[in-house]
Amino acid sequence: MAFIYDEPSHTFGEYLIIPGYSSCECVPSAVNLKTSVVKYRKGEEECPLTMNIPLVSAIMQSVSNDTMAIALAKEGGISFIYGSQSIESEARMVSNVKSYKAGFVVSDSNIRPDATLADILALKEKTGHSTVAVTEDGTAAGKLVGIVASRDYRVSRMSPDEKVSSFMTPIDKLVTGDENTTLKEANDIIWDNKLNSLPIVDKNGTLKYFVFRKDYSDHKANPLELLDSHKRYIVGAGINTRDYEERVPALVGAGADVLCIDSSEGFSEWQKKTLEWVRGKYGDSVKVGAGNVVDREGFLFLAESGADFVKVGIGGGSICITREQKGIGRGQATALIEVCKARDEYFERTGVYVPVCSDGGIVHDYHVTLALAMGADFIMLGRYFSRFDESPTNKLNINGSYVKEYWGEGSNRARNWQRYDLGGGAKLSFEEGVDSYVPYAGSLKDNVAQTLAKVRHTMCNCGALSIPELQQKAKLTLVSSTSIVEGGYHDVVLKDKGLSSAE
Ligand code: RVP
Repeated sequence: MAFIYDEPSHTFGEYLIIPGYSSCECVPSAVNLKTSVVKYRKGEEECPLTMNIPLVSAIMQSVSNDTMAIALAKEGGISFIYGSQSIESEARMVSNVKSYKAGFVVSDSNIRPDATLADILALKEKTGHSTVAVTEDGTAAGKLVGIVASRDYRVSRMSPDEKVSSFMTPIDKLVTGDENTTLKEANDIIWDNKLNSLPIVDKNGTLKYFVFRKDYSDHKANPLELLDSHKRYIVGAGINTRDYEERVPALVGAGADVLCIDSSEGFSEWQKKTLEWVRGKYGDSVKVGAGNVVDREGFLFLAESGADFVKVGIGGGSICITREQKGIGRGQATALIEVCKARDEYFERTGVYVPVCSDGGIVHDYHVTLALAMGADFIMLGRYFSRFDESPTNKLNINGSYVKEYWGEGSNRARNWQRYDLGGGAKLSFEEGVDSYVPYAGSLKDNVAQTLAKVRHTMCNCGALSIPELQQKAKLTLVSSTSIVEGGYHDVVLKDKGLSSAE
């Protein structure tokens, strides 16, 4: 007869946090959300990869591309670029993130010196930008010969046929930066010389980027941005247990900082083999997470197989129908609590701390706080990020409301058979995910700020200024279904619904 657990498994919505004592120092602005991403000997060494916020975006076609990765790294988290695409295209996305230089902009308004004032005005109309690079061939990568800004011409006094070369500020009168100029240095030059923009040119005089005065404040607005030692954004990437011998070297070559085996069920020999291969080829220099598991045995198996972090969750994703299709899974809260206990037990025994990622099922912002309190080091979200401008999918207007598309990796649309493969043929036998719409929610920056403000406030209610402190101090309680009803508004009539809905 099967082993039957004594207790039912629960999910986040069935728990609440009991506030603890908070001192006057416990204010949201003092909360530090820094968290570890990969394993390390806690107490003896620094974690080699940390994040400034505990959020990562899901390894999904409809969530994590290069645009999402840049936006999330700016806020301090990591995107895992989806692996259900060709190796070349995944590696290209990784390298796009790594080559993105915050504050350094490739010029989109370029013109040749023999063009006219009329051409400048037409270009300004088209791009909306008033600074135009004058290059020999009129491209963004040509030899820089001058710049035209609004102050260089007066439309009312000049002929539209006047040549750019006659009114541009020529290169010998321009202040420029070289390729080694850092953003800070560029901004100092801008301030010292009262410039609006600084062209960055290489040793041959070829235009590389502009740094604009106005972008400096943007950059300063991202105090938590996550950068590597070369000041490039940190990015993750998904891999599978099939083509890792080709995919991993391509992603590592493109500069991926951390990998994650993307599988709906990770307690398998396939994952062990993949981890062993990575360790055999790269030692500990390549960081790779594994999963997903939902119990102690699954965690210990992956930790002992060499995983840098372990991802928890089966069937709790918003687009996931694995539980209905195959009957496997576990309430996310129960799964997470058991795995985090196993993580602590493993740490006690070995001195190695293996971070745990709670993957899927976040519906309300407070679920993030609950997951952290239950022991998660960071949280992976799909639906949440899919709603933002930066997700790769279409924004549509359906019946007057804006929505974005969001589909599961196990849906026929994604056809990510490797994620669900148990050694069978290279095809999806049946769907484990759906294709859906989610309400459009605006920019990542605004939404993440709002979510984390709530997390910080709740942490203060628990008297905690850091994630480890929250895990130590938080008290959680299961709630009855009646008290869940009590938690929303009740026994009142909402003004915008009118009295007719009172009956
Ligand atoms: P959610 O944030 O609730 O939308 O869940 C996202 C998670 O759901 C992913 O990180 C992944 O683990 C899981 N997923 C992705 N595709 C599917 C599916 O098609 N069943 N499930």
